[in-house]
Amino acid sequence: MRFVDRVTADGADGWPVEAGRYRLVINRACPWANRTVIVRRLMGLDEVISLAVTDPIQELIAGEVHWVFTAETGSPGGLDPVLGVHALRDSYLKRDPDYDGGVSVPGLVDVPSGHLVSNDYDQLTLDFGSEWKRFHREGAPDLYPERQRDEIDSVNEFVYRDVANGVYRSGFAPSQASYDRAVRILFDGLDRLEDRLTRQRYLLGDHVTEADVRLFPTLARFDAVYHGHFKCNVRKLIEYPALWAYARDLFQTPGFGDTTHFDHIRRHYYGVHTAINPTRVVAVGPDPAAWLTPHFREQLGGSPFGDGTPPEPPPAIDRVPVVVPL
Ligand SMILES: N[C@@H](CCC(=O)N[C@@H](CS)C(=O)NCC(=O)O)C(=O)O
Repeated sequence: MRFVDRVTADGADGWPVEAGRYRLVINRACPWANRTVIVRRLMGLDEVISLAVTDPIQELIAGEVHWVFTAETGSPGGLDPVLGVHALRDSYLKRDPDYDGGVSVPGLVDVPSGHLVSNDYDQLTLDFGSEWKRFHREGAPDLYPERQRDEIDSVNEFVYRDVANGVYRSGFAPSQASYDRAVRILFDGLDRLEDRLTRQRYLLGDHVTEADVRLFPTLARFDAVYHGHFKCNVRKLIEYPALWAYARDLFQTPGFGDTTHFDHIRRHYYGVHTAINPTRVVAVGPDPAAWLTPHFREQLGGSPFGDGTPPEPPPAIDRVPVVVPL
């Protein structure tokens, strides 16, 4: 279920923007969570909204798998050092003691009350870009420019339906027919994106927008987990000249590669979906060093942040491991 309260400048839902008040709970493997971390970085909200990272492997609690805090991801003793809870589920239960629905990342939690405020990743990124303006760093880009909103919305709708969600529909297809349908729609979608990105540097033209933030995490996971584990194997990302160069261009842009954690991605997908990978053996490749090779996308013109500037490197506490060749 969705919790859709919004943290806003005017506090209309009862949750006003305030530095240090909210904690963003994520998992590094989850593409929807990755999007919120990218926008938080690009806006310079790292010191304003703190980050809680859950373990790549969920834990069985009361018969369901749950996102939990462990020493490995910065929670000694298994309790998040700020929220004092072991599972994200506890923040849902603080909000609604009778809640018995699903628990998902990302989740924005109000630190003083421990209540979950929102698990609506769609609105969270838009609000980080608009409602939190008072706290934005100097040079923060506008990821959702007024004049491009209709086009961004329509690209996002297509990317979500056919590509970002398409890989899950393929991976968890319960029958041959539903797999065949999902995988065809997915690769038709990738072909459309390849065509669009052959002509322009970013999805909306010359600068990074919300649309790129939403597509990138799916591309970053494509060859590592979707190609094999989810059977999305008509082609690999590296077989699409424009899409692959575009993905590398973004990876090498501050905010994107520095929020991508290949080890968590692989361990989560291969280790958790036991229905499709019963042995839980984690595939090793592909070599992530390829993400650092030149992309030559500057030749198409444009600049990632327009009149803005790139963010500083993440605070030490939020860093992901640097890419190490296989
Ligand atoms: N699909 C959700 C995004 C959140 C989501 O699906 N997150 C996944 C992880 S990638 C999750 O937490 N699933 C629950 C689980 O794995 O227990 C949305 O559209 O808002």
